[in-house]
Amino acid sequence: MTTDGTAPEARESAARSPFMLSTWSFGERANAAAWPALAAGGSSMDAVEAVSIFCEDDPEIDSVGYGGLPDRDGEMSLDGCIMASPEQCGSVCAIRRHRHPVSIARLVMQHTPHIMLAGEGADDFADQHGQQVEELLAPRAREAWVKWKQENPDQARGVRPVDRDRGGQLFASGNDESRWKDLHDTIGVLAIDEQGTLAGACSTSGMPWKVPGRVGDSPIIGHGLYVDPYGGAAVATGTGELVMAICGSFLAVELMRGGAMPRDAITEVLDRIASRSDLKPEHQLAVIALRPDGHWGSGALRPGFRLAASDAGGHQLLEPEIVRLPGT
Ligand code: SD4
Repeated sequence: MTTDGTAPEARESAARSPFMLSTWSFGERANAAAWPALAAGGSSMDAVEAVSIFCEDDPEIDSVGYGGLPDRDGEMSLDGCIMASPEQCGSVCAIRRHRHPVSIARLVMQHTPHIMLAGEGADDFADQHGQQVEELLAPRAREAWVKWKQENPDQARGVRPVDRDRGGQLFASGNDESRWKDLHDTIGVLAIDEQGTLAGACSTSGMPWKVPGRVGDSPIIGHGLYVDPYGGAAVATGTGELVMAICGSFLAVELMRGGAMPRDAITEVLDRIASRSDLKPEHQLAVIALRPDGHWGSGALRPGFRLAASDAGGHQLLEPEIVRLPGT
């Protein structure tokens, strides 16, 4: 496999476990941090949590955990979930005091009869389970918010909807992943361990400058992430509203459960989104998927998405197999 994505046939072949797949280029260093434990026989659940924690702690990643960009009012809120099966999943959204939504989601899964906790209740639950209260707004993220507010006073006051189109400037850089910086950076990770057990996790600070209270696809089971031990696992990143409208990750897994290869399942998800009548130039979306037999695939609506794949041979940064709207 190469970084220019010229070996799709290699991606059609089944990966040997253990194996790990993460969204965006920062997924490569996160995978590298989590890999030794997975390679030594650790569980896929531990691996996907470790990848998420790595990204949540990194102030350079501006849409996950500490360092993420805040909402319209300059407040941070984080979302995340973790899943191994319909019986084993947990989720939190709109947490404001803790840095590790995926870890809290795992605690929800382990210690409650529920799947999802939101807002203040989720933060209180995290306190009760020993999660540390931490600052979420990094100085650089605050500076970016102040600048945005000065440049967009009507949007900052809420009298105009947040406008995500940066006048075409942002979209002029072709394949470069940095064109999506400030827009989409959610970490989504899928892993299969030595035992053949699948797991996935997803963590985000959501859309920058979002209307306070907005929650996207990432923490919602079946939207940002879905894992079915018999069907496979899929995780989405990008404009959450597009994914939520079609239960994107559930759709991909359900198609794989019916026998589809990951690339065909992802193509169907992307086709449904590409056919929307209200698609905007700033809309981006990417999906990675992994079947229990090790077949995996990746696709994005537009150029600029990258993913990281890790196996016993090392960690590789790849272009997606499918770009549904090339040249946009
Ligand atoms: C969301 N999919 O909240 C996530 C994060 C993201 O642009 O990529 N935002 O919609």
